[in-house]
Amino acid sequence: MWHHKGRSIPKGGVVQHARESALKQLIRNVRIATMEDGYGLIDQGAVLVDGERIAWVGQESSLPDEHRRGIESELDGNGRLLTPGLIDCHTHLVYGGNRAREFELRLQGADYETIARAGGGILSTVSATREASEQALFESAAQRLQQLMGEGVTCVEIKSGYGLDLETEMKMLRVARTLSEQFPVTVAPTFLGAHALPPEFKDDADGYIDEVCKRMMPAIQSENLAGAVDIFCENIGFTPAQTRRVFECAKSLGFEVKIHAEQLSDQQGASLAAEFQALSADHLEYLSDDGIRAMQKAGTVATLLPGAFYFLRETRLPPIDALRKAGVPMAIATDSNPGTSPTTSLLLMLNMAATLFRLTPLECLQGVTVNGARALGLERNLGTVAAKKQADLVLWNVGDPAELTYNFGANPCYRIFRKGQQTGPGSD
Ligand code: DI6
Ligand code: FE
Repeated sequence: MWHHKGRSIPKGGVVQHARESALKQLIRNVRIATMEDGYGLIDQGAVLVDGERIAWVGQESSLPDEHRRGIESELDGNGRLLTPGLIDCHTHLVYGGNRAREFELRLQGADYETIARAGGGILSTVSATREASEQALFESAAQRLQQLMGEGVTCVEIKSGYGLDLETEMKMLRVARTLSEQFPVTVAPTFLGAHALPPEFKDDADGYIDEVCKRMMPAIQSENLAGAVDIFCENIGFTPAQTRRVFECAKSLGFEVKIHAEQLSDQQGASLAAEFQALSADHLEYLSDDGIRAMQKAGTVATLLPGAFYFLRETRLPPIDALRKAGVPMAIATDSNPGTSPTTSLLLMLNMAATLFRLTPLECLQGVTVNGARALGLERNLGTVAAKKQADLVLWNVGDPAELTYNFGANPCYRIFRKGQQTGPGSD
């Protein structure tokens, strides 16, 4: 089974899923945080799962008779907390190598921008990713994915962006697809061709944007390898004008769009993304009031990435209170990547979002459930415990939902259900 930390997966093998194909099962005697309307707590609750979907949710004592018939298995939660499966809506999970050496350099005084400009940083991961075989990329990403899943993650976004040529970008996206076939997890794949300027296009960013728009995007679309297009809009990334071109092209090909914006400076990237009805704008430490207004009008989710903030020792906080006042939905994600957020713990991000960004435990949990789903455009199917939604559920060894944010470095995950099937811890 996948959940055992450190256990390697069979080479090229299928790591498959759960055991029984339970049809109608009752999870009873649980405290449910439905995540509808705040925590949406239901004490002495029960969830009836029918196949892959949730059939009924409520207080156990009010389970209708017709639903009691034909229940094939029951799980007594002993009062434990049940939540939706967690959603990590921003990751760069597939890459070659690591950047531990760069980390050492930074500890000796070099900064992230200087390293990036000197051809290190993202570009060193690009070399390692180009060199890695598809199988090797699969295996290293599978390990990271299993670590995420072990904490109750049932849906993960995965970006390309360490290939910067068509062949390698497609290789990364095929790995993302294989991961979704081999593990009980929903994968939302994103094309991030415009992540950095590849060496082949040195001093010709517009030429590379041409390549991204005219050659790469249509090829990726024709093989259905990604649902969304992302771009790093930054002074060490791409300009707002280049971002506009990428968004125009992405939209015309039917992709959703999203953006890495306002991480190191204010480029008005979030406003631009909102103009294109972006699903989310991510990072946002330098987001302006105009950006907030534009996001609020467009319904664009603000995805906060406390792991990158922490690891780069940033001091400028995203404008949380203004986002909150404007009613912009906030998501939280790992940004799992080798350069700025080498983590595979989404639960740790909840704690960091609270301690570093001052989000409340409720906002933290919303950030990885209902708002995470929204950041991926999957809110109709995922993100809350509600009838008709996919039965992605996590049972925790805690009683109060705030405990998920309060603890750090612990993993209170007790049982995981994905599409109604029990997977992961406790399923052996
Ligand atoms: N912002 C980030 O935090 C990651 N990408 C991006 O655009 C960092 C990517 C890396 O350093 O490898
Ligand atoms: Fe990122």
